[in-house]
Amino acid sequence: MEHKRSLLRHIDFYLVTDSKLSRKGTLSDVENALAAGCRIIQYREKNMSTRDMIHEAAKIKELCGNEAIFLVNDRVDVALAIDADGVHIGQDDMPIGVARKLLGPEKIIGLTVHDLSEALEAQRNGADYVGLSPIFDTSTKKDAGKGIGPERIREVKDSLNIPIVAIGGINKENCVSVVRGGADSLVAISAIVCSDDVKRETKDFIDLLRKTKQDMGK
Ligand code: 3NM
Repeated sequence: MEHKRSLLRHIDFYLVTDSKLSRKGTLSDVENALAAGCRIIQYREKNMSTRDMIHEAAKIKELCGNEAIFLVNDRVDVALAIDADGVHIGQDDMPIGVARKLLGPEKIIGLTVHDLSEALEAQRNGADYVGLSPIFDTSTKKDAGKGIGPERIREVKDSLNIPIVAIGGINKENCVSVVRGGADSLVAISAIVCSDDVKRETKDFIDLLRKTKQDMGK
């Protein structure tokens, strides 16, 4: 688990699954993203039976092996059932203190935040990273609200010790501005899972992120 925690400091492109939008299916998307070098996967499934989720999550865990962090969105029970590396939770999901109690001190917990005060509270309450959202307008999550813009990332970055993952409306055209804005990592859902070639798209994102970080001296 210590190994997975240390991976968290080096993540760049972060895949969140979406079976509704996916062209090739969740397992295929995960396999291709991993093959391209993605080192963090979040299984996000909003309309599936618990039984089927556990079945699919166990397969994804196996694909991730030792190489990639595997988190489950929202469902602490599913994460516990298959011994995932942790969870990603939102402001309206289980409170982080309760999730920590159930999961124990070793597991990774990420929390979605929308501004600096939520980010500071997340860090205080023991989050291992924050997902800052939405950076741009997105139709993938209907209730995400208006994009805050990449220029709002910096104040959060400058006030936090934990990594910041940016999410919402990110694509290959705007991802450089997100990294330049201060994000350590970023998620793109539709830009990846709606594409014909998930491996190539993921690789393109990783190359862009690494090059931008290198140019910034990171
Ligand atoms: N959460 P895309 S936005 C899962 O704002 C999710 O909390 C968001 O998808 C939030 O990369 C979002 O296709 C979807 O815009 C992001």
